[in-house]
Amino acid sequence: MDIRPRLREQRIETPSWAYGNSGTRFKVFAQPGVPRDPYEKLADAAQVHRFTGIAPSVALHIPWDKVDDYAGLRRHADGLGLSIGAINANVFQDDDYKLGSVTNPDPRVRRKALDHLLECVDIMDATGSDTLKLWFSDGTNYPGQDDIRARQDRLAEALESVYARLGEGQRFLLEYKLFEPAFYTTDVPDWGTAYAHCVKLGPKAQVVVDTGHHAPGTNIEFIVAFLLREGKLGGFDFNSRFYADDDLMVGAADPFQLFRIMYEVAEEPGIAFMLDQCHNLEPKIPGQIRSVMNVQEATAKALLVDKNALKSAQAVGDILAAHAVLMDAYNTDVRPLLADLRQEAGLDPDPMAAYARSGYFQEISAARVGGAQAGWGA
Ligand code: PSV
Ligand code: MN
Repeated sequence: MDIRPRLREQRIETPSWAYGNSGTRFKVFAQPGVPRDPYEKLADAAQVHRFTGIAPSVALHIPWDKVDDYAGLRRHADGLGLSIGAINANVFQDDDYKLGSVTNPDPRVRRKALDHLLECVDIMDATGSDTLKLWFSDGTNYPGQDDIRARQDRLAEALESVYARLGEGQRFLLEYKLFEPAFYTTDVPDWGTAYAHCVKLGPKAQVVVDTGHHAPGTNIEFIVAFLLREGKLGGFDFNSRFYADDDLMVGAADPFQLFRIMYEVAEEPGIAFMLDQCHNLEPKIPGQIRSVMNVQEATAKALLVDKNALKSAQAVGDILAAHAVLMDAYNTDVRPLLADLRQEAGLDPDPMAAYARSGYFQEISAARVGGAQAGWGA
């Protein structure tokens, strides 16, 4: 099978927050040249697209990317050859949300959180985004702190209101996360909870799988296959983890897991491939370029799986032959093929080297002096 046409079509979305400063709760290390505003973040994202050719959209995080004129931001993106991707709501960085946002026992706080979510749909309208991403940090820290079922009712009520506000061609993706910042109960802790809410709501509600949001050892490709079969897999927040929600570069910690996931989805339409990463130590733009390449390499290997041979082996229960088919694809060096595809598209075959040679980093380091660098909460 010729895997090139599918690879030519592949698109990977980068997150605006990957270009800003980030860190752990112990320290944020600032880097030179980091953007001061969403316009500069988009300029950096344009570099990732310039050298990879497959990253033409950028996810925004509101209010980190709040601007006065969203239509203007959209035009700015357009001028850079980019479009605005998923709008990520943020109902976790306000003192009011200490006991939760949409599940908060106080109706005033719930209303405030819902208003923010609805504002995010207004921003989708203005920016041309078709996807709203919902992640709730809501939960409790202590047994007895709040009523678990009542919190589910409050969540369902908020989701219904957001769902009703979605326009033609718009959808929301509900994100789950095992724990953190809540430690005892989390209101959307797993794919089953997200799935159940989405099924009740209808086709415009789907689940997003953040690869870092599972317990160690979880079989993520099983979740992916299950959701796909039900038409409820909306997309991915890709990143890598060693321990918890590490947000390291996708494919860095476990490239074989990424391959196994891509094997399930590589040929499925309508799935959003997004990165949700932070580059705390490594430089950000090359970190994103490397991540896009990691997803692309895993996709190419997944597409190389000989489906006919696999089916035949599976049909007769030949476990070792079936496993060998997958491993043959995984062990193929796809880098020459991808370099070739880039050249065919008029790109440098080596995006990392081409970016390093471009002088962009030196340019932004010299130009972006003064002002406040973007980072968490900004
Ligand atoms: C939460 O951990 C999360 O994965 C959500 O997608 C947030 O919006 C994002 O991280 C912020 O980095
Ligand atoms: Mn995420």
